[in-house]
Amino acid sequence: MNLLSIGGSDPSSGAGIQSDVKTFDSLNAHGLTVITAITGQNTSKFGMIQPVTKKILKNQMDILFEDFTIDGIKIGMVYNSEIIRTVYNKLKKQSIPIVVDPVIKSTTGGMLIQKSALADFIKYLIPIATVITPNKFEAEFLSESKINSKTSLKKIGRQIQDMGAKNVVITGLELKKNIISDFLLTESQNYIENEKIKTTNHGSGCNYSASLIFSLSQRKSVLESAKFAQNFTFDAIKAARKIGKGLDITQISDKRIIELSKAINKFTKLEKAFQHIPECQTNFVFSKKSPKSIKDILGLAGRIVKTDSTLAVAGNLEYGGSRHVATAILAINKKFPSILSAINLKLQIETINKLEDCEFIVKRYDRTKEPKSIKNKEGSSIKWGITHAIKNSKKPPDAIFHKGDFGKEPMIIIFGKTPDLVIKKISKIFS
Ligand code: PXL
Repeated sequence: MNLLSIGGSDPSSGAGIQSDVKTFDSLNAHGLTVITAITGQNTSKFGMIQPVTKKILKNQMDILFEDFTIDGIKIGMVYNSEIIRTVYNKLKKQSIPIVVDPVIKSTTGGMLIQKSALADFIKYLIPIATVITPNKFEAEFLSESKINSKTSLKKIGRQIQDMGAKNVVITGLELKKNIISDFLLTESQNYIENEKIKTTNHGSGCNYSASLIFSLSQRKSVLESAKFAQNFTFDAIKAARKIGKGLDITQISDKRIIELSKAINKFTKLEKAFQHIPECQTNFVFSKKSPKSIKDILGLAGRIVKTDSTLAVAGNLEYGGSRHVATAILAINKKFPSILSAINLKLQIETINKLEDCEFIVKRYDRTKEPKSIKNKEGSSIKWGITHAIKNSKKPPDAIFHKGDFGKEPMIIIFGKTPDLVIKKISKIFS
């Protein structure tokens, strides 16, 4: 996936296009950039702004669009009318998702848009937004009114939607004590909530809009994407670090999410993967060390699913997102703590043959032998089966399968220390 960030350069790499490239990269998307202005700033002070000329702005866009398929665009800092109009002229005919982040002021106080450009910003850029992402201050600035109640919030949300943005999300509201709410206005309204982290930081706004365009470009709904972006930003704020002498800079934190996303992406691109998806679809998980419950195990809250002829990833990665494959990890990890990742595939004879050819360690269990007491208990079959299959194992198995039972689909689970090592095993099986 190729995502384009159009915005300003922040030499502290806390915000702006540098931050967006980090976000895109962490999500395994390729980040393209069009620089609209160079800023001089650090974590405590804002220096100069030098907007680029129309000529080089246009050239950056033309040359990228000539070469790359672009799946989504985020527009951040656009300093003056000339920049706004040039960007608009290039994007007006595009039909890909566009997130407009109406950045007005940096956390350290620098104005990121000229006052005289505001009218053109509203006229040209807001109407091309799939989603516009003002924080409270920016929403107040655009609407020239104050958010001091839920009624005024809704009114301002609608006012911004009436400027032409398809969807509006007003971020970072404190409507309840210790809770941060994002107010999302689509055809309907939603409040998306998270616990408040009490720090001021540099970068969270950019993390939000960049992760939002990633999720939208994956064809997730606006609501699902807004939830994903909120979680992504929450993690980045939680991991924020003091790097300079001033504000903390947000950090893209959970390497497990990054690793598993990359592996899922690789899996969906494997030529033969489609043939190996079972009726109940596929999940791919990655556990924290020594998991105590499925809440310690990262997995898809949806599944890897078959569409017409390709695979699609439905749902976001979440701790506790998988039940079945995560339960298998819990059971195997008790005996073999190094095993932290797994994926379930359709059981096929060729798969077992291939596993044996590759000299993988394969174990099995027989669901028809499962005691009634366990069969009747929802979710306990896998735990029983895996524990049973590895009872006499000295070494961690690479795969465990069962041939099904009445009304139960046969299944094989491939295990490994990391998602990448699971992918390596799968690549051998599929070869
Ligand atoms: O976070 C908004 C933002 C966007 N783009 C640039 C910035 C900032 C905030 O400082 O400097 C270039």
